[in-house]
Amino acid sequence: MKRTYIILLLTAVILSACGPQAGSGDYSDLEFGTSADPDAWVRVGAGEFYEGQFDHETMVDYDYEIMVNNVTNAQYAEYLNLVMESGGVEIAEYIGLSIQMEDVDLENDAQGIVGDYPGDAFHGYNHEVEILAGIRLHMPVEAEGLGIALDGNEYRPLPGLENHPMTAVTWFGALAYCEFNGGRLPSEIEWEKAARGADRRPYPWGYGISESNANYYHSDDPFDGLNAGSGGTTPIGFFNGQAYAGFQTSDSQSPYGLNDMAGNVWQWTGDVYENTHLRYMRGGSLASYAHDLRIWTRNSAGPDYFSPNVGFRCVRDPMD
Ligand SMILES: [Ca+2]
Repeated sequence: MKRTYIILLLTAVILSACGPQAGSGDYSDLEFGTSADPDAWVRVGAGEFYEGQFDHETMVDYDYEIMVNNVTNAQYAEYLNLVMESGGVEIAEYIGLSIQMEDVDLENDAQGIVGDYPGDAFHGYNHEVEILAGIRLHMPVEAEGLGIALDGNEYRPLPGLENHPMTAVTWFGALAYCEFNGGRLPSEIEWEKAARGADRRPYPWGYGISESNANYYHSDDPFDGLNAGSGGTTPIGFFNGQAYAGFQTSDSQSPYGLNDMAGNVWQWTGDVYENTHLRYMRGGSLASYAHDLRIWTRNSAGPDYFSPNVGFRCVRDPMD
């Protein structure tokens, strides 16, 4: 029986409107070694920090570990190969954003990777969309900005994009990756503490921003000309103080040594709040203006949203 997934469009409140065209850039001409380790994690110790634009004193009272970099296309492709084989996810047809499942005739069907989700509590609040238990879209099989593709029976990163952040992944797909690897998505407060450290800085590296710090809208990095001028992602850890093809970067890690906590891709966070189905992202992206890269800036969308400008990283409990 042919199962299909119908979709109710969610209102996506997203700061970045149009995304880059998939494959129209030539990333393989721009392969730069950044020496960033995709498998690196760092421990964030319990403690106080200043939260938000108005420096609210708060604390996280436990230690946790967070990935130094955003999850890469190579990592997500490897995960997909494992989880497809074990039956954790499957390929199905969907239209737009899958919210409920019904049998329908599809005209413009598309293939997506989908998996089970236990559902959210629903309170019927104004504009709240019910997220039922069931099959949810993790990522489309093909989409603009998607850096991995099915090659025979195997997922592979596109040439030149191995060490770029995974994009075009929904909140469900990001959560599934983190849980498969023994972690979870960071809460907003965990994300913010990891980005800011103990002082009042507005950016992960300090108090001001220049084009040498991060990938943002028209920031003149070597990837700005890709995707018909919308700009492309930079590889993880690109802003490390090295010069690439004449473009000088600054060392732009957060106080905990995290790369790319501002710009490049928005990062999904894990909080599921009462009275809204929306999920929140942090960090700003290659399509954001510089001021939207400040640590406290939030963006939101339904959990089925995907975009060339949205990725994620994971947190986990300390290993010891
Ligand atoms: Ca840029």
